[in-house]
Amino acid sequence: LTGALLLTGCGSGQIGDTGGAATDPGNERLVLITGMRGEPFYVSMECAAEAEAAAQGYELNAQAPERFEQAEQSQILGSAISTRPGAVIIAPTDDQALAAPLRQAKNNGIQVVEVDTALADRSIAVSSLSSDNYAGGRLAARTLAELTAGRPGSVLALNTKAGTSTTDARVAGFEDEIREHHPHLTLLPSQYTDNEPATAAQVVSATLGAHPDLVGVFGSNLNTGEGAATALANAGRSGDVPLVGFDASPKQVEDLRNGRVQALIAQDPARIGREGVRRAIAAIKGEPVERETKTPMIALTRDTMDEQSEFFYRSRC
Ligand code: T6T
Repeated sequence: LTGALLLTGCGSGQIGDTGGAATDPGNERLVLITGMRGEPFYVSMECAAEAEAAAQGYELNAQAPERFEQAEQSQILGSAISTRPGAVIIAPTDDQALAAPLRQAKNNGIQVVEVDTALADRSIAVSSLSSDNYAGGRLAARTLAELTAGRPGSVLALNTKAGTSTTDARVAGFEDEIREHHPHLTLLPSQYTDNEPATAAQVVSATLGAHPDLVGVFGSNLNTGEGAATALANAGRSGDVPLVGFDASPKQVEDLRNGRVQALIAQDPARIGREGVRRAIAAIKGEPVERETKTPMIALTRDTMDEQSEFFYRSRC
């Protein structure tokens, strides 16, 4: 695949002021709140964040909701704020609902750093680190178009939950790229899956039945991709209907190797976690930090995957 290019991260932004009330520069406690417990993207982020915090002599308290769900995440955030850490490093599971408690944190002098997902309100966090998710969606579309080898038909994008900044941007990028550059492909309306693999599998099974001209599927994150791979395998259509996933969990990597998935857009969660801690510490010290940073992404295929194994995610530290 010639579409398998590396999108490298480059900062795109001004240097932010570390706003809000002053943080006590001696406050060496950080809280990391990811989107979901035990999920390899977040595990990889957390392991790197813990190592970086330890290397810098900071305490890092890592927490996450059981499910990718804003109500439970808000509760965790509320308790974390009451312990008055120097910074909260967070992957908000909703781009609106987490704004009020994070604004409160900022007003209490706690530095807020966004990792991966982000709030729609850009005035709260001092710094945000993520893949360029819109570009990642475009890369997924180019990769899928190439896998269809000119065969005309429908393509389906699976989203997670409305209000998830990352997957919303990926699906938007995917759709724009197909519409603008791949006229042999027809976009079916994208579908939400509640970030549940079983729901993603059901949607793909139903779509195979309703649209016999289906020639490709894009799973915009780990859970949607894992669910889609299961549905295609159960229908005996692996490879015949190419699947491009996002992320590189151990299961996704295995599915790429055994032909249940044809390409994966892998992110660099470890770098996001490590840099998130660095930004938080710099902000606590009152040093300038870059407001927006994009981290690397790469399209993995079976032929090239082992040359890029540093992009594989881990399920434990
Ligand atoms: O794709 C990642 C992350 O980037 C996204 O924001 C939510 O889903 C994942 O954690 C994978 O499950």
